[in-house]
Amino acid sequence: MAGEPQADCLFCKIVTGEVPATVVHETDTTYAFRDINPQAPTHVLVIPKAHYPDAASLAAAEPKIAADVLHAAGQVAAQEGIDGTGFRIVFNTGTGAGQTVFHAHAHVLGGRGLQWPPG
Ligand code: IU
Repeated sequence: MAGEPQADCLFCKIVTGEVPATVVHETDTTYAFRDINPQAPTHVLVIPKAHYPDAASLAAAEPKIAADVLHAAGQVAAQEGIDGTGFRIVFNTGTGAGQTVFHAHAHVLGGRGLQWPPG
């Protein structure tokens, strides 16, 4: 069922602690941890605790939780000290856009200059 934990989902397992991660922020509805393959000095993933396959399906089903993810992303940026210089929040959505883990997640990237457009 939508929002329910998925047995085969890596990020659901990170939320339960079954798979370890370096957690940097948590709320009732969100979880944030360092990306294992960082693309910038700060690279944190902010996820909803509930399972939705991507950001669009999350926003359609649970707009409040989608807003919680954005709010948490801003809090992480402030906590990491990258809010002053600028940071990027990225939701890769679909394989063609580079999504590889199908549990909605925001990449919070900063700590270096970021080019536009991304590749
Ligand atoms: P993507 O937008 O779905 O491509 O992002 C998935 C991210 O999850 C990617 O940056 C990976 O480095 C990251 N990740 C992780 O942090 N821990 C893991 O065990 C796995 C992927 I697998």
